Amino acid sequence: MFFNEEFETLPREAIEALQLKRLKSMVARVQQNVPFYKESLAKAGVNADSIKSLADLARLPFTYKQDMRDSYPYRLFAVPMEDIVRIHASSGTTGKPTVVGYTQKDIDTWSELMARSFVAAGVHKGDIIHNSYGYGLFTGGLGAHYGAERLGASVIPMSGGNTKKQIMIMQDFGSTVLTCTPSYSLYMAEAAKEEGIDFRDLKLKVGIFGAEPWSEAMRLDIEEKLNLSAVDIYGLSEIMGPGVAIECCEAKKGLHVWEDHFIPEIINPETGEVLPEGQKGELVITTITKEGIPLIRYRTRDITSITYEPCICGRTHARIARMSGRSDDMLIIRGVNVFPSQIEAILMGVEGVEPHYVLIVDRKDNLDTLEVQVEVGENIFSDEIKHLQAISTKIEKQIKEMLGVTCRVRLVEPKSITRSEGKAKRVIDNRNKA
Ligand code: DLL
Repeated sequence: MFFNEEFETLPREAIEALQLKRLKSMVARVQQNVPFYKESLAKAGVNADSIKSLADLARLPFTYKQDMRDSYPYRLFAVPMEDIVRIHASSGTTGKPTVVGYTQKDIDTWSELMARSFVAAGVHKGDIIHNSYGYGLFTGGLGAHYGAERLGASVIPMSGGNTKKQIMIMQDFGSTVLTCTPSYSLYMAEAAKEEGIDFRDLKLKVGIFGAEPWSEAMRLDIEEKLNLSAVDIYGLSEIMGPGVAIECCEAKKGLHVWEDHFIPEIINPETGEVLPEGQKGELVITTITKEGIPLIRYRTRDITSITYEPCICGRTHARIARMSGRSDDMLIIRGVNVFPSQIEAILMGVEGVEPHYVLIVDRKDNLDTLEVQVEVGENIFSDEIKHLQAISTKIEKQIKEMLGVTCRVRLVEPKSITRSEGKAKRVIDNRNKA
């Protein structure tokens, strides 16, 4: 099933021809309308006419999050303010947020790409979509909302929070699709259990989860606890919001990037060199149809790989692998590079351990320390100390063997780790605190 079969199944040559045409026209537009790009393109010695093939993309300069911060709030916009109909912003953990503006056409495109994403995930017009992504400056809520309406499904604009009520609505309104962060879905499962509600009695069949990294093991856990098919959705506000890429329900093997609107590249984050198909590196995205704030070679900092192999679903758009983390999330513990997702994968393989954890990094006597706090089930927690110790030692050993880093594992009481209604905070790094 497709939402826009013609574009979702374009032959590769047609995708590439369209990309080249759209790339040239976008570069011409920003060169004309955005002083930042006028300058950076001139510095790189490229203009719209000198782009002869897609290979020339590699000659274009990168755009960094810092460039967006420096242009706060509107200086990267490529159209006059009167053409902007919506503004979103991503919550920076430090400093000012990153601001993005959409024209009506941008909103239309986003709605279509979200509608395509819903259909790819196995959602139909007749579905009732329970949307628990936050509504507001965050793109999750409104992005999914407009896509659901575009598809013609019924959308329940829940936003995050008030978890008990969420469950009541899901039950009473017969929600068939759930959209929220993977961590919030687990929180919901837990809250439902407390209320004596079994997800098997609900009508949910598909969950569309993203906005934060999660592992394959967590997918299985969510599918089991919520009794639905869990699909990974990717996006970022700088590029659009949710719906830049999504897994298809047929294969669930990589996320299709909507290549008629975005050109993805994988680069070596240190050298900036473009990496061949299949190699892991940083995802870089060029928007080729956006009007409000087009971006050339935006450095997402997200780590993945790309494949152009045909997919069983019939979509011809390239697929990126599940994100293994962000290059700026990577922890360096005594010189060893560790992604939180790698630790998650190990934890999820241990029986009795719950999918709620936090990594605490500190520095003692000039040495980095890592403490992994993870919840265990009630029955295990009330078990003998000896048994608990055996589990933590086992996890410490596995982390040491698989990741080469020494850590201390602390098994904590059920429900003692803060639950999130949006993006989960998995790492507390105290090293840079004075
Ligand atoms: O999180 C947009 C979104 C909303 C995506 C709802 C999916 C669902 P930002 O707040 O700008 O936008 O954060 C973007 O979140 O660069 C990734 O690091 C991370 N991220 C988003 N989706 C995934 C995913 C939204 N499926 C940042 N897996 C991105 C891993 C993800 N990380």
